[in-house]
Amino acid sequence: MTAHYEVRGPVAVITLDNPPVNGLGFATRAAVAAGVERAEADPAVTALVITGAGKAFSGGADIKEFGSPKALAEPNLLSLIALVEACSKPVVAAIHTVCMGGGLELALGCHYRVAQSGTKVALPEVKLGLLPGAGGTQRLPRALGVEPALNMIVSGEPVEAQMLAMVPGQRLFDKIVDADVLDAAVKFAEEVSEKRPCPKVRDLKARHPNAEAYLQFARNMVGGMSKNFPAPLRCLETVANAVNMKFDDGMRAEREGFMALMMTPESKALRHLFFAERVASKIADVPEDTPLRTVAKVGVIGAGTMGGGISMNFLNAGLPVTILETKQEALDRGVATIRKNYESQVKKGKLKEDKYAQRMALLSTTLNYADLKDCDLIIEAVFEEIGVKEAVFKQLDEVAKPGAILASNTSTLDVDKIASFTKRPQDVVGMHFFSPANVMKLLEVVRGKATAKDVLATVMAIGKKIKKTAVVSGVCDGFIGNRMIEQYSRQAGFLLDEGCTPQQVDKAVEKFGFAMGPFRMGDLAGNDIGWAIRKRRYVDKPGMKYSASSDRLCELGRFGQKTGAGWYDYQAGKRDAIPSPVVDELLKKHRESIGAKTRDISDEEIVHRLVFALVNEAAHLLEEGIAQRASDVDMVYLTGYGFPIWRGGPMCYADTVGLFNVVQAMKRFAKNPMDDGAFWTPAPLLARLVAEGKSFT
Ligand code: T1G
Repeated sequence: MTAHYEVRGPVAVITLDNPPVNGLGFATRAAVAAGVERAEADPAVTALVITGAGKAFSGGADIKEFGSPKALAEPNLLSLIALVEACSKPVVAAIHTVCMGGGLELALGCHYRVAQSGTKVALPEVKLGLLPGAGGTQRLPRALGVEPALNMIVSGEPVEAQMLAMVPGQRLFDKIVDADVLDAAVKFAEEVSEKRPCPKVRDLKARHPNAEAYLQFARNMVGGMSKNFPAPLRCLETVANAVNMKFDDGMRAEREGFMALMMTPESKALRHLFFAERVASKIADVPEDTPLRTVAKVGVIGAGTMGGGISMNFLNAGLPVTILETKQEALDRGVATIRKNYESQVKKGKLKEDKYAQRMALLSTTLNYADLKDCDLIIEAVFEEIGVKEAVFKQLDEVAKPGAILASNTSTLDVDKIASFTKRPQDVVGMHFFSPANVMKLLEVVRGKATAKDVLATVMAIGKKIKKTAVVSGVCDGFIGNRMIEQYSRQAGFLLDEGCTPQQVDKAVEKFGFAMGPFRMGDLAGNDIGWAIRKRRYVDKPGMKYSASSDRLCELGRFGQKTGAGWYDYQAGKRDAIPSPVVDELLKKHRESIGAKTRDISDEEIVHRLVFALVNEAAHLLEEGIAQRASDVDMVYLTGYGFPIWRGGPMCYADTVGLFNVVQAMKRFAKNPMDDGAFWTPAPLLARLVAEGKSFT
């Protein structure tokens, strides 16, 4: 269905009906246009109402159509809105729930607007790297005023209708109702049907003589936001046209701006991420209506940094948590850390005192496993050693109630092996949080061979409830994120062997947009973590090549910020990374010891060796079924590893570069004797996509 037509007395009612949010796709646009023409031609009809079925008036243009000819097929949104505005009979928009993007632009083309109190209204195009492209930048300032309109368009944030109705002189809403908005709109339409509607296009300059001063101030403000995103500043200039240009000229400029932004890599990345974030929660073989297990009480084992952070996620979501430790002082320390974290949020005004108290009231502690017997979900965050995990899961198997979900926060250990320590492997799953667990959005949900589908569905729903981006991973060493980061780190080490300094690599990567380069990241997380993994690798995978520079560093006890020195030097109590003469000397000796042939290496080679290493390893993960889809990999890297959002993630970036070009670069890297040539053999999936002229996303 796309739109319904009915007549109520003398009023024609056209109802958008394109679930889930009445995206204004071609079929819907065509049906609405047909309805307007039908009402126009019917002498018994004196006015029209347009409204939306279901959970939205309209979520805007159908972004699923973007990039397809349908998006521009006539009537496109501009033509539809022009048809509505030119209608000889008054058209009233009956707005409820959500009215966004092209949906609001359609409503702005109507002659009157009646909105239900509480309706969320927005022009969020800027969040997709776009600007409102169907008249929003020209009509909203005329209906609402330049400043409030500009704030809405540049922020993309929703505002409640009744708040906007309070703006002095606004003409956006003619009526705000608490009752049924369709009934109110039909009644309103009957009242105005005697009036000759005319489009409200007024000269804004006269109404806003000081607009230029405000716009100049806004330019300075917005200029800072646009470092990596062209859309905000383009939005501002297009709104400025509403003041400085005639309506038709402003509309032409808006269209040019919209089409230009549509082609930018930043907008393609943001549109990719809009869907990537939503599809990540879907699991191919788990129906979306799988009944969920009830989770009303959570147990956390381990009150250390991870256990405390994990607990806070559930307390923040209003779920009671019992933390278990082996010693009282460890419990006390853990609770004190949680309290300190909340208190610092209260000090910053990010958390109200009463909320803080409510959350702490939900927290209980124990030294006794029996106290976890009523928990519906128990997450262990104990020492990363399989023997310790075995002891914990054997105890849980004894005390946890039937149907309780038993989750491990392990970052690398085998979830299937952990499940085998219990008589209920179907209830065991990995929930890999990223440190700090109460801050980082990423949650890797690790699916064991035996993990039940309802357990997966429940954990994904819990992930959404605690505001995480949950991504399903299969069982392998490092799951998705850490298995890829190992290849990234190997390349970083080889670059040091070949003559780069840690700061040169970090600067190149941070200029590309990563929040932090590999060596600053190592110093923050602790270089000893990678050292422990390499020691395991030297035994498990003796063929895997690494630069020994990291081992030389760790042998000096330079684990990073926690030891006051790592790849960089640090002043006491400070986190500023200072290039280290000790490290320079260490690298010089190390290069001599391996007979390294050093050379100047460009920033582009640095970035491409690190990022394409991620991409090639991810292609293997996709083939092995560890990751469900390339966009999931992008979500992992955006929400867990600081990958620049305006590049859309490693897989989206590889598509932007072109997979053919990625493979050509990999062939060049493979010839480098200082590198691990074998690694650069393109994964079969990558080779196949290039051969077929396809892309990851
Ligand atoms: N088009 C198509 N599908 C959409 C959609 C849209 N505009 N918005 C949401 N969906 C799908 C979404 O993919 C998901 O699908 C389902 O709806 C529920 O979404 C010319 C060109 C509307 C506030 O940017 O902000 O108009 O996964 O999980 O939390 O100027 O979706 O179920 O298959 O987010 O209740 C501008 C984006 C478009 C609005 C609902 N509009 N959407 O939130 O549900 S550009 C937007 C949202 C434009 C014009 C330009 C939210 C929502 P599935 P959801 P929700």
